[in-house]
Amino acid sequence: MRIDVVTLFPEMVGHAARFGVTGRALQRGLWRLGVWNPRDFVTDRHRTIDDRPYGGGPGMVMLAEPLASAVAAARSAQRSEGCTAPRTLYLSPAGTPLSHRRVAELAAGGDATGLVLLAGRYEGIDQRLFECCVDEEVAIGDFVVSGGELPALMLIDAVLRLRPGVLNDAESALQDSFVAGLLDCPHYTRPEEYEGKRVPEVLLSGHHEAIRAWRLQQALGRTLERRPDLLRDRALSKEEQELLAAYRRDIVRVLDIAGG
Ligand code: 9D3
Repeated sequence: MRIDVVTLFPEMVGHAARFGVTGRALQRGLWRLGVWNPRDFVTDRHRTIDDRPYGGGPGMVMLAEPLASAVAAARSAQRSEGCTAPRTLYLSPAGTPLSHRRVAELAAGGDATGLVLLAGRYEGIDQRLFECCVDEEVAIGDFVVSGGELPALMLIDAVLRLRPGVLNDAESALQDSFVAGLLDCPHYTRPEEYEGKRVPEVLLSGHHEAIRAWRLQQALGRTLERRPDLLRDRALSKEEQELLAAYRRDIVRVLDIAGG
């Protein structure tokens, strides 16, 4: 996979991508990163990249021409490496929020898969760029950040984690839990007692079946409490229904005791 990012802060993207899972994958040659600064595509003395919006109002708008040139250069670099029809995604607060499903779609495909990510700054980009240069507008959530670079890095990280060979076996196994549509269960490590709080007995029991059931029950209970929307989208097996029912009975008991 090859990913190219068009950004006014290429060092920010290049530097961050070299850490952790994405950095290790880069070293192993599992993906290639290109960064393109639209400022390198302007010729005027002041290297102007933005201007005031027509119609007035606060903030600045990124000029169409340098962005279009940078996107074209990125796409041509992708094609010269054999990437066919690379998709261009514009990271924007007005985009469709990213989901696991969409990330998985973007991660699908062979080694020739190419993505061009356009990270905006200021109020956004000239609307006329959309027809020529943007296939899709993507947001990362219902909150505002100051530019598209961090969202682009999040997208890159999420996509690469689903590419073959990027995660090791243990990491891949752990990942299955979110793919299965539930929140993770709580985790504990040494010591057995910390600040007067003990590790749940079942985890010390060595009883693998009981541990599996407890973890599944905790995942179900947490998902019900924190993200009931995820449970509505997911069919529960007979075992899962029983574990969740027992979890709810336990909660009611705890509340009864607390309430006297
Ligand atoms: C007052 C209008 N603002 C839109 C909510 C202007 C504006 C704020 C922040 C325009 C662009 C930005 C920069 N944000 C991104 O580039 C961005 C983003 C985000 O802010 N939230 C969620 N996902 C994304 S993806 C790119």
